[in-house]
Amino acid sequence: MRKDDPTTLSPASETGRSPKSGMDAFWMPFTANRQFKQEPRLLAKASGMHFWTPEGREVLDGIAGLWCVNAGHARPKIVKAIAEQAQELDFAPPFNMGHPKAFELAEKLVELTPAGLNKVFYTNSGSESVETALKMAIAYHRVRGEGSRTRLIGRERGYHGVNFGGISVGGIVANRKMFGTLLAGVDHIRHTHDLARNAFSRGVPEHGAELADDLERLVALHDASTIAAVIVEPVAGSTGVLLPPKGYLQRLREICDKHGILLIFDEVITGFGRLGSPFAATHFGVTPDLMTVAKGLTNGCVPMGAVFAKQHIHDVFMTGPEHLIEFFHGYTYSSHPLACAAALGTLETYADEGLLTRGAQMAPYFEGALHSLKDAPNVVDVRNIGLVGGIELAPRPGEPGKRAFDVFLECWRRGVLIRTTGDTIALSPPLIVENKHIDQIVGTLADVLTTTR
Ligand code: PXG
Ligand code: PLP
Repeated sequence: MRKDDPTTLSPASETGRSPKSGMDAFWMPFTANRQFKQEPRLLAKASGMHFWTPEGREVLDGIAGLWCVNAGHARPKIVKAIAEQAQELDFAPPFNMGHPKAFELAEKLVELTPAGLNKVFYTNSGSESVETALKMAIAYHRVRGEGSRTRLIGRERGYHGVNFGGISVGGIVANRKMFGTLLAGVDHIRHTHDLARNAFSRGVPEHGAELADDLERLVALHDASTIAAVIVEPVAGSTGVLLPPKGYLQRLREICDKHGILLIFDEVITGFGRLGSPFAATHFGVTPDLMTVAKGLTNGCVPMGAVFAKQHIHDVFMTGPEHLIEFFHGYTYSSHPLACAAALGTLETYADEGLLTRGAQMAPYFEGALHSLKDAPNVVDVRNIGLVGGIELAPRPGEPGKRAFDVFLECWRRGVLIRTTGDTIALSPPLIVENKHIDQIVGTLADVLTTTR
């Protein structure tokens, strides 16, 4: 092998600093790999509200893992369900075959969803749920004889996972720009983030419902007869906690109805109690035609996602000869037995402890604590809804994202796990959070913001 063979050079060794031994092979997702491998942050154990490092240092989980461990870590009913399922039925083919828990879970899920969303299609992640929903929307129009409706509308700053459909309708530049021309026939409505009018709002901001009318601009440009669906996050998480202005989602629903466009809510983060209601659709009283979920569906324990569809969307596919497949789509691991068992254990835990609405009880205390950071150095906005908080910092000149990342590193050193995206700090603690945990998260942040320049 040549000495300069690029395959033998790790990025870290190019910088003259080596990764810690044993850390070279794993190419980490959405991670600054070289930085990480010089100063690794490892988690070895978790229970309830906490993680522990391999050295035994306790770290408070301020972000429910990654917006997913809604019931807290290592909950007994979920752990038991997964262990027993692995013994009993490790795998069952999902195409043309079934297993009882997949059906049982779907029946339980549609009791929780807003009225009308009563069909469940299983996937293994939020990204797969998004691809599934987009395909369902286009195929739906085609099977009912409006095959010209192929266009998909997303929103600037939207996050819909990382697969090609999701990054096409998504609106995060860094996630799109490296990957060519993406899906054809996609357009975007404007995002709703408006610091000038809405900074330091408590709950949903007052101003901006009229931004939903931007959909009318795209209808005028493309014609409704070419548009299959609009996909939005009811509350955008990954892009920095962006809340829908008062009346915005209702307005979007009305415009979609007026033009026969399907409305898809991407509830991968907002689903399963994050806003203090089972779903954002429930919270805002706006029912989409399709809804994507993942994360909290299994409390993050086994990968699983799902798409909820309205009855009539499902029903238009149920024509044609009965022996033929109606929807040519599915994954090897759709309705995986371990995932179904985890989801059933998760729903039981949520029900036992009232977790799908606990966020509403905790929200006032959380809101008050977050807004106490208003006058901390460099804070340009604080926003919150349910158990989601966003603290936006002014970027350091010429170094976007660096100030928030430094805050993240210092919080980690002080035993609190937070998440940052750009210069926004996102908080989303497990729904079992108590006031003392909120105090620790916000107290640590207050100290760290004061010492971070
Ligand atoms: N849609 C939405 C609205 C999401 O938030 C996905 C789709 C994709 O889900 P999967 O399971 O394929 O990752 C997500 C995921 C962050 C962060 O830092 C958020 C997500 C993923 C990774 C990081 O906020 N959300
Ligand atoms: N690639 C190949 C070669 C496959 O055979 C399959 C599934 O059979 C896939 C990709 C898709 O994998 P999955 O169903 O896990 O998404």
